[in-house]
Amino acid sequence: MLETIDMSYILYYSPGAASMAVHWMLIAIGTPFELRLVDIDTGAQNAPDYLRLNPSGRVPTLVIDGLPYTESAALLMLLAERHPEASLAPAVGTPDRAKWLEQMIYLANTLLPAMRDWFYAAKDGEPAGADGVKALARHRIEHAWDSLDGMLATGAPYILGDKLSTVDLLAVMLMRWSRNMPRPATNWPNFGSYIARMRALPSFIELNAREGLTEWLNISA
Ligand SMILES: N[C@@H](CCC(=O)N[C@@H](CS)C(=O)NCC(=O)O)C(=O)O
Repeated sequence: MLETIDMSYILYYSPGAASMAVHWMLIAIGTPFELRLVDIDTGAQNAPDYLRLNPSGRVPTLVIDGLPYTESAALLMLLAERHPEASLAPAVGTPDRAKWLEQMIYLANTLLPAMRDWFYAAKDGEPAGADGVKALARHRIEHAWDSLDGMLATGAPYILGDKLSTVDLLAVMLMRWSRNMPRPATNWPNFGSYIARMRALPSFIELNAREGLTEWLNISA
């Protein structure tokens, strides 16, 4: 008998936040899911009910079959494992899989924390030291853009080559976050056509519509 997985998903999200890549993946997979708003602009992430689900008071939280899980990159990897039919991660044991693991961890380990420092330096740490933290974060973010931009220099359509993967979903969410930074990702030479291609994906357009986002939908933004 075939083993079946119960596809019960509830995503707690805030528009444009770290939940965005997970929301995008759920849309791309085409699996049913329920979306619940946790508006971080109004402090909804600190409501007792939400903290019971996710004690860190952050989004995303993805409830799978009644149990809550967190960390955007891990959720993307978990969804790739649960939905191999979506082909958003290379097969286990292939050289591409090694590259996928490397890039997912690089984004989660390097770029995501630097973004957190850029946006939350004064909240997470001493406000008086925020400028120094932000300067280092900016340096790390721009170094990461150099590295990713280099991977696209071959003219390949996606970061891992010919196939769209969770690396692209995570990277594009992070690129979007840079839109009001001193040097947005759109300034890097190989990102222009890549970002335009990613923005044109029906799943990305649908994602923006569902989250009510209107910024960064064309290359000049
Ligand atoms: N490492 C976490 C970061 C989550 C995170 O920092 N989320 C932000 C939004 S982008 C948040 O919930 N901020 C609300 C707060 O810190 O109060 C992940 O990737 O899921």
